[in-house]
Amino acid sequence: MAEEKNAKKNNKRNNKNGETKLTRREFLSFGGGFIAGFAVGAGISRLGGGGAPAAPASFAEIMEQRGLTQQDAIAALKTYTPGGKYDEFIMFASGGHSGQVLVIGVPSMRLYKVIAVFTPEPWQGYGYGLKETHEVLKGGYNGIRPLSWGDTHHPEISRTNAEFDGEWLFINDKANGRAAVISLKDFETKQIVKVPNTQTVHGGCFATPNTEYVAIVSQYATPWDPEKGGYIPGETYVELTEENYKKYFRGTYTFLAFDRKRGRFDLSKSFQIELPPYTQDLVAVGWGPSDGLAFCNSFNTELAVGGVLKGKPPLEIGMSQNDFDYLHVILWKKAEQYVKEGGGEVINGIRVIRLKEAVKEGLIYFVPEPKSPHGCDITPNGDYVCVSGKLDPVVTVYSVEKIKRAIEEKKFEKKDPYGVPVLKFDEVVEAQIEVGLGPLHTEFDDKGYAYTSLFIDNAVARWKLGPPYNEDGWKVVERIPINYNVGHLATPESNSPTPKGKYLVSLNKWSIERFPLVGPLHPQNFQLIDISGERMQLLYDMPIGLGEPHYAKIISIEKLKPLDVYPAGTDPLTFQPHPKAIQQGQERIERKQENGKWVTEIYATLIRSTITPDIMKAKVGDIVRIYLTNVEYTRDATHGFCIAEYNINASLEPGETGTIEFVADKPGVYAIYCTEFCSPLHLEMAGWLVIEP
Ligand code: CUK
Ligand code: CUA
Repeated sequence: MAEEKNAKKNNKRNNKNGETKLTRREFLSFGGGFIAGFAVGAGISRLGGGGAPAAPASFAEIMEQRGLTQQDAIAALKTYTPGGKYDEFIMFASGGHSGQVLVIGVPSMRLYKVIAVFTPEPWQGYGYGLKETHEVLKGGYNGIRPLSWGDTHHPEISRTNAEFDGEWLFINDKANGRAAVISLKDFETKQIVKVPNTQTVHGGCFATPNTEYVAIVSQYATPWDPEKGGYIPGETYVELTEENYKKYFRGTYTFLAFDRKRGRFDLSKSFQIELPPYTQDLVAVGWGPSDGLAFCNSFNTELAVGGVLKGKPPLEIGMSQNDFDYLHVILWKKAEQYVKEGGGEVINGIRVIRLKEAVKEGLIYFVPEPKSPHGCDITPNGDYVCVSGKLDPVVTVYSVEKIKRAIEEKKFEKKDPYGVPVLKFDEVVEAQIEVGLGPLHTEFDDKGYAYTSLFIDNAVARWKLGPPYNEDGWKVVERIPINYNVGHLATPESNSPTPKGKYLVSLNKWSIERFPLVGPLHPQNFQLIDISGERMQLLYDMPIGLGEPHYAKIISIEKLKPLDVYPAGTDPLTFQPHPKAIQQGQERIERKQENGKWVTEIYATLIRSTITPDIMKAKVGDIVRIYLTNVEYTRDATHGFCIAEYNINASLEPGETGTIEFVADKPGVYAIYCTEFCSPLHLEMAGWLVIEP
């Protein structure tokens, strides 16, 4: 509100320019915007008066001139969102192997932000300057080497009573077996943890109904120590043979305890269940009737390890022999209770329930699922789990009530080679819907429809859920073609009790001819589809030019309550006052000894258009710590801070305090400047780092 008032005041000033005198500070703060606006306005009026052909006046004329159909025009009207008007929904999409998260508006499909998570990002100074961000990145190192990228797959929003509450965001890094916590107060990453005893993670993140835990499963099995169990990166070695794979390789189903107050995962309260080395895949954690249950689909119950040079079938074939793989059912609340009573053992920093124990305690069951399945999605009431066939044109719908009953009544068809009871398929299946070729993932709307992506058919199937959603359900009602090779779908607040419907985003792997050629590496294609009416309508193609997004979660915009500026002197990692924050006038340089080493500490402020102090002196060999406080309180008044030739760039948002720390290993005089064009005298927002020999 204060901001708006300010803006209005400024406009008034600008309108009366000439009569109103601006102070120097006001001129520097606001004059730049005014001058830029004036120049643009002048440019436009010159063009208009230059005798160019008159602009088309009506919709019809514009459509004709641009070659648009009526459907195109309707699509444009449904998505166009003028500046100052906000989207109805915000989509958090994984950035795939960029290691980041994308923040996109729906229905405008405008990209608002790339949240730096597993990969350093210079604009945000993430991993390029602020010590605090280096600490976050380091948190997820595996003990062997620094990791500077991730493969993000499944974003998840924190939940209250299973509904998305818009406070925290979680995402996994498949390649390095990690999970990250992002605050939706400032859209910044707060923590990265390596999941113990696990090399790669795929399914999850998926929060329990009140975000007590975030569930995550391994993908490719990890070699476990034959004696002690568990896995230490760079240490555990098991010779790769078929026999050893079966005996010593393991999957994990991990429940990372989330401390909501601190906004951090707490490994000391987390637990993990040892799994057979089937390739676990997608995760879902239930609510309502499925509260207390967690699921994941799997493939490679064949236990293939490859070995084409020795005449073995390639993995792709070796992993696709069986008619059935196993949907895993984990009784997580029972497991939590077991752990609280002292069950399990601590292996490499996390409490692990060994597989034999889990079987004995009745914490794990398998359900047959046809043909190398993919996807694992829970219907809005929490009553069914939908798994797709991948090599089978059907979605299999399991009834949670039936699963619970079959477990109670011990309706097992057999045990798997590890002793896990396998429930009878016919006892737990509710329906099988033939949706088309290559079904992968299913999302839901508010009208009792489900939507399944069809990778091979290049389509999305809309089908009716059965009772209690619809009397005449379990059948496909419509299909819409997509372009091309769809993986996940996302509808607003799907995989929660109250999906919002209206839109569906198809996250396509290929775009082929949909966009101009930009070289052989094509953008991915997010397609926005209107699902509010009787017929689905394609509205918009959005190119994604960094990595391959897998999944996205979409949330109503009013559920998000982000900060516009930090309170003065905030450390964003904790949202508490930064111990080294200062106010204007308190800038200083101190040089002292610490454990026999010379340390130069510089307390500095940033404000349009001054870095104070502007000469920062240290001696070669010093540890230099620069405590930077952005003393602005104006929305959007971010300052950058880079040091030439030192590979340092930070970003200080209004109110933020952060630390830059480095060893002054080379003498010299290095330019310092602000990297954000923040005012007319932004170029003057500079200084020197002097490292005396
Ligand atoms: S997976 Cu990529 S299309 Cu990682 Cu969720 Cu299915
Ligand atoms: Cu501050 Cu440019």
